[in-house]
Parts: sequence; C-alpha cells; structure tokens
Amino acid sequence: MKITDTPLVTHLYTADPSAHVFEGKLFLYPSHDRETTIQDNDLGDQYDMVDYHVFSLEDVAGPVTDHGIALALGDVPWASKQFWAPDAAFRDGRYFLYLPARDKDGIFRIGVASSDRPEGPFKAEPEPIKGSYSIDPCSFVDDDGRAYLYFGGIWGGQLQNWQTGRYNPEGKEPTGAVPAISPRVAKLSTDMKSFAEPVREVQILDEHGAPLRADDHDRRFFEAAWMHKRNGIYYFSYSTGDTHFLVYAKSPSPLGPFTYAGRLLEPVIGWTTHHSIVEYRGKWYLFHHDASLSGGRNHLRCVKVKEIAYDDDGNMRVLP
Ligand code: FUB
Repeated sequence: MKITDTPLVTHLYTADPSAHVFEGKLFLYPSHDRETTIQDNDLGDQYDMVDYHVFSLEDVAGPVTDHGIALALGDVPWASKQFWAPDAAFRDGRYFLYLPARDKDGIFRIGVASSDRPEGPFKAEPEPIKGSYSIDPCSFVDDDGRAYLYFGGIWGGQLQNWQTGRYNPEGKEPTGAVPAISPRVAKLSTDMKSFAEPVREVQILDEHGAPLRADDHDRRFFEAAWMHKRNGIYYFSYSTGDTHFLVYAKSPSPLGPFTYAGRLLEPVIGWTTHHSIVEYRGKWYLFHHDASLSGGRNHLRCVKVKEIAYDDDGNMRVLP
C-alpha cells in the first residue's frame, strides 16, 4: 500500500505512537484519546486517558489490527489518572510497557508492565519505577544489550518541578539566556523494571557547543523524547511543545551530549506533536499524530506515518 497522509486508525482516537518491530511485524503503542468535557489548559488536563490499546501492521501503510485493551488504568495500583504517551521494549523473551500516569498525589510517575506477548495483556508492577518522574518514557535497547529509559516533559509533564532533583510544586520553566531544562535518561536494570543508576540530564547543545537556551523555544526540549540509532549515530528527537516542531539532535553516545541537528516536522493540526522513528524492511519511518480526524480538537488525535530519508552525513528529512 502507498503511504498517504490519512489516519492509520479511525475507529478510535490514537496519539503518541511508539513503533517497534517485534516478531517481524510493526507494533504501535499509542495513547488512546477519549472524549472528555475537560476544557483545554496548559497542564493538559484534557488528555484524560484510561487505557492502552496495542496495534500491529504487516504493511507500513496499513491495514491495522487492533489487539484491544492491553492495560487499563484500574489495573495499575499506583496510578490515579492520565495514561499518557507509553513506550514498549523487548528483552530476554519478555515485552515491557512503560507508562506515565499521575500517582495518587497527582504527581506524574513512570510505571512498567510486562507480558510474554507484544500485544499484551500487560501486568503492571505495583509501584512506579523508583526514582522516576514526569512523562513520555522512551526505552532504547542498544546493540550491546544495555537498555536506557529517556523521559521528561515540561508544563503539564511537570519536569520544571524536578529541577533540584526533588519535587517542588512551585517549579517554573526558566526564561532568558539560561540553559533550558534538559530531558532525563537512566540506565535500566537487566530485568527492565528499575533504574540501574541515578537519573542523568541529557545535554542538548547548539552548533557552538553551548546548551540550548531556555528562551530558544524553536529548539529547546519540551516533551516526546525518542531515541534511535543508525550507522553508529544516536538520534535524540523530541517536540518543542509551544512552537509545535519535531526536531532532533545527534551524538556518538546514547548518553550524549547531543548536538542539535535540525527540524523534522513542521506544526501539525492540533497543539501537540509526538512521534517515533523505526526501521522496517529496509526503510525508515516516522510515526506521528495530528488532530485532523476530530477536526482539530486537540485531545482527539490520530496516528499517521511518513517515510524518512537520510543524507550522507546522517541528517534526516521527512518525505512529503
Ligand atoms: O498524550 C498526552 C501528552 O500529549 C503526551 O504525553 C505528550 O507527549 C503529548 O503528545
């Protein structure tokens, strides 16, 4: 099938697609958007999701199989609301689903659930990952077997509340020429269920080697981290949030520092933009979302796919 700018899933609203190749097929782990009467606000309260469906595709452009509910909010003992953007990983015969949600105190944490099947159902651990906070987990298993969890998001994602390493409800996004808030990364333990090391900051530098500035809203990290590796280069891509771009940075190391490398996607219909990048049958793809299926309602989004091309220097371009 030919790739077109049409939603891959139309019987549900879906967003934040994390794409992986498991068992020779493409699997999508998106958020499952739902109708709500909550008014849009800068904290994202309108994104009030309560379960995850897993989808699979043989052909990148569809059709898509909906494998049904893989995990429900009520089955995660520590979570109170807002099942936001998840990710999945495979290691040693088990599949892992990483999920951000607010805990009973309203603080975003990241939990993990596991299954012997890529489509689930997943069984959640009773507590969130110790030392985790904020949103948008992205798991990455490197060729050497080491696994990492990248995460973080500002504003509704609360990363500004963790600038000292402890939760400060008064935390604000910095302004002006100071360094922007950095996304976070932690190495995962071999069972994939805990952090093996203290959480670190992921440095994103400009072309002069200086950290991106807080007032550089066209380039600074906002949310939606994704990591992929191609030809020995580690690509850290993310959303700039209030300027609505998907951008990326490159490094020779999974832990950075990363150097800003360019823009991947211009703003789409709807406030949020979010993505994943995956190689499938020799080509690279960007799975992302917009709000076209709902006529532009920010919290009712739909997953789409585009092809990516790389130049000889490893720079990326999304094909129209
Ligand atoms: O889907 C809820 C939130 O919206 C995600 O966690 C963010 O990345 C944004 O897409």
